[in-house]
Amino acid sequence: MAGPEVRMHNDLAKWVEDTARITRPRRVVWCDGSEEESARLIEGTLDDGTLVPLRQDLWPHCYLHRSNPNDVARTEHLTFICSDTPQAAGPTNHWMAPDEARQKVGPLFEGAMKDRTMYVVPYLMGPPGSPSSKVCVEITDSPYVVVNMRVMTRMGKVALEHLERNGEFAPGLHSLGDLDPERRFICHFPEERLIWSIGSGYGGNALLGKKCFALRIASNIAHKEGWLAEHMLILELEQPGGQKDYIAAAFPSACGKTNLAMLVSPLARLGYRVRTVGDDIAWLRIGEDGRLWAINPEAGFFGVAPGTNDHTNPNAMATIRQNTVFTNVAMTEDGQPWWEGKDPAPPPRMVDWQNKLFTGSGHAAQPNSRYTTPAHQCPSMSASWESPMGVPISAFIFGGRRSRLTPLVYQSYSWRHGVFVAATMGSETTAATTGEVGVVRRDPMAMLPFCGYNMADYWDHWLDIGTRAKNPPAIFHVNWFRRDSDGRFLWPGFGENVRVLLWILERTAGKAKAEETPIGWVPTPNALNLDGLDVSPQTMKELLHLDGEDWKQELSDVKLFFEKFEDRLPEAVEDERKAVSERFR
Ligand code: GTP
Ligand code: SPV
Ligand code: MN
Repeated sequence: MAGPEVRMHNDLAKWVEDTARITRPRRVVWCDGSEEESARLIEGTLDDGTLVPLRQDLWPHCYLHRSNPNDVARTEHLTFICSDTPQAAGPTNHWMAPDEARQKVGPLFEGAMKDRTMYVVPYLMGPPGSPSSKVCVEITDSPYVVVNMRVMTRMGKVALEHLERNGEFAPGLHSLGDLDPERRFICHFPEERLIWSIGSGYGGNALLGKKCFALRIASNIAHKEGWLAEHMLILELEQPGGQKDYIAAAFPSACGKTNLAMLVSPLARLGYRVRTVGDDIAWLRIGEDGRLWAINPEAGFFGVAPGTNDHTNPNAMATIRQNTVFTNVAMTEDGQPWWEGKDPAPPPRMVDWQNKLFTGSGHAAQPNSRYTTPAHQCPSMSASWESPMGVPISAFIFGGRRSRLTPLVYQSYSWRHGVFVAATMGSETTAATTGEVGVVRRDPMAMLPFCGYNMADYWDHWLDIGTRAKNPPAIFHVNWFRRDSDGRFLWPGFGENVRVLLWILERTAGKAKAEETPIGWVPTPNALNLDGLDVSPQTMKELLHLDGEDWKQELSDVKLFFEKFEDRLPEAVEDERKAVSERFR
């Protein structure tokens, strides 16, 4: 296979020139990431209505953006992996031949920036000075994207300094186009580390450092170079006496990563505290000690607004009080942001996310409405969050939304079994992507929409990492979302999830009680620390219960899923499937 054609530093000026010739902007602006530049940009967006000011005395430097109503979430059906062959993209990705992409999507960029400003945004993914960090450049005609990139990445000067040193960057071209979903494409060319995105201004479709680069392109680079690019939060768990351990957790979009990463521990008075390293993406390398070391490549949070409040996530609430862009939330009469679940009762008068008077029916805030906010403002950030070498991971957690089936927590028997558990994860769909909500789908490693190459090869890569790392993390599965027969969540969730984290940490130290079951180690009824928590023994029993018939159904679904991968399916993963099925017989 030909190695990636990595674009070199001295290509940057040429790429910008070529792009301007094709997209024909009114002017070209190079972004330096400075305060003055940010102030100028925001002023421009306030003038043209891209941003609406919120009440500045209560929400200093906070603004609201209302996106086009047809452009409110990632669009997976319009997202393509343009690898040389369809096999390289695999059966879970949409593939487009690179030539076809050039012919079909290329022309949409012709004159696309007419009468607009073209911004050149150099940015760094990863902490400054880290050998794991990567330099990228996004060209965009959306000032909203620039404002967001400034929060989400290390933008401007610091990126150019890194570029000066190692010479390579990953280019990404973005244009709003005409925002017509018929002409919306998000294309990834892994062989060139190139991204083309047109027709959307929203989140993961347009902030190219996030899902497009840090997951889809980076997973390709990681596959070649022997590391992992994952859809994972990273948290620090401190124990009495001060020992700190690090856990990384992969949950699908809108399934609780930000909330877990910022958790406020109800057991803090006993010395158990949680701090944040990252809330969405982790890049992990094998360290000399045989452990996996993780960095958070991002500098901000693009978090789900609905459900966020002073009880569920006080750290997020404190973070977003200043310098925050809100996208598609509602606005109260006095200019404050609002979303479902923010306060017990909605304010008497407000406009919804489409600026219409809210009448009480439907949603005031769009269900995938978000905040973009700087990580350094978050009170729970770990002192190690920008450590250039990252933090050593003791445990991986996988989990999805499952109203039924999966217990609150269980531990896999081995790395190989853990890879099977992660590869077969299922979760109910959410508003983070367009399409129906609440349908169970297989979402391996929470990477279904983000793995930039054949998922079966990705599992093989995971198996390989476990062989090469002498001391890999233990692998767990959680489900905060199991419901009772009346549809209510059985587990209180949020801060109380620390109790599950403690069981996990104790298990990694070879302690904490567990029972051997067909799916893995499940806590015994009294194994979790429920000190001060009002959850009845009966509820705990329901939370930990395994239903053999449901599991047999699940395993037959897994079998069908595996068949998609034909002869690329790693034997070890198939063997694990057979072993679990056997245990249910
Ligand atoms: P992305 O940014 O899309 O990747 O999402 P995420 O995985 O970071 O999810 P996030 O933490 O933003 O949570 C999404 C939704 O799930 C929010 O509405 C939360 O209020 C809700 N949620 C998060 N954690 C819990 C929990 O422990 N229990 C319950 N019941 N809901 C939760
Ligand atoms: C997700 O959908 O997993 C997100 C939001 O984190 S977006 O940036 O839109 O991908
Ligand atoms: Mn995410």
